Amino acid sequence: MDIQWYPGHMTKTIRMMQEAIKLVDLVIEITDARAPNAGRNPDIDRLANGKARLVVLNKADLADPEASRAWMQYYSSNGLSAVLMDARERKNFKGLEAQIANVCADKLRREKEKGMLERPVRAMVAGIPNVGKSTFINSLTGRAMAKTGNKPGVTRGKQWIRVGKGVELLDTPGLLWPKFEDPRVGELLAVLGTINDDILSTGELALRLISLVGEYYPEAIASRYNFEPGVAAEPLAVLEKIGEKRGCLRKGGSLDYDRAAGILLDDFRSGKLGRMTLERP
Ligand SMILES: Nc1nc2c(ncn2[C@@H]2O[C@H](COP(=O)(O)OP(=O)(O)OP(=O)(O)O)[C@@H](O)[C@H]2O)c(=O)[nH]1
Ligand SMILES: [Mg+2]
Repeated sequence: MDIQWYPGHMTKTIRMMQEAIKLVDLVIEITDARAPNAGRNPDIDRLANGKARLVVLNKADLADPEASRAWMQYYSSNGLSAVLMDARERKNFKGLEAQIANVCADKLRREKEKGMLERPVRAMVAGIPNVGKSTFINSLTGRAMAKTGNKPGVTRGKQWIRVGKGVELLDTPGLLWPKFEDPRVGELLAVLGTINDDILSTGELALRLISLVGEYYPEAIASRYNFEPGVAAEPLAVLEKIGEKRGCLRKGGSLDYDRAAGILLDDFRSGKLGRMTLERP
């Protein structure tokens, strides 16, 4: 399954971000803890080159805690500041303002030494669509300042938001990149709900999800839908089993593959299949 999707408004977004990057001290790069590597946009990585950086592995509540530990270790051994996050919970933001200041402490110290006035830290919040950028900003500020929604493309245009006295945040629209060199990256982003579902075939996507889940959690699907692991080996047979178990039938009694696929995708995205990470460092 070869997914290539780059809506026109994203070209405008990257231009806006190229301008705005000049004004910020650091980039808070939000990725998805269920696929932290696929969730990092190489264009944002290039854009943030030379800026202080904080990587947020968001939706950690849906990710496999053991895999999350491995990712945190990986980032730390690569000298990259990273935090695990469930951005919906304000209590998780205790200490984050200090961490933000810490990431760009060098720059602030240099300014102070030059006698420049103290000023708020300015951060750009950037990442792929639907990863929780606006939710992150709302929780950090404690106010619903940025519009959120469970589909990609909710934020359009930029918005500066002030957090207390110390920090100013720039919310940005979700950004993909024009070509996924590795088709697996496109598949991971699609199953996470980063890419508009309207352009994808639900059935095909569910088959890819079955393979991806099977690599790391070989018994999870059988156990969720109550069949013996091993009775269905091929992804198509697994999808049929899910449809059978959930009574997904069309008029006339044939199996409704799209409905079965929709159930599986929803269960994965909402965590009902279990906490899962589909990528390891
Ligand atoms: N389970 C879980 N859901 C989250 C988390 N953070 C955000 N969400 C949900 O993810 C969806 C997308 O959140 P947004 O904040 O709108 O995402 P965004 O990155 O601003 O999206 P765009 O503006 O469309 O690029 C919403 O339904 C949020 O409630 C999290 O840490 N855990
Ligand atoms: Mg948004």
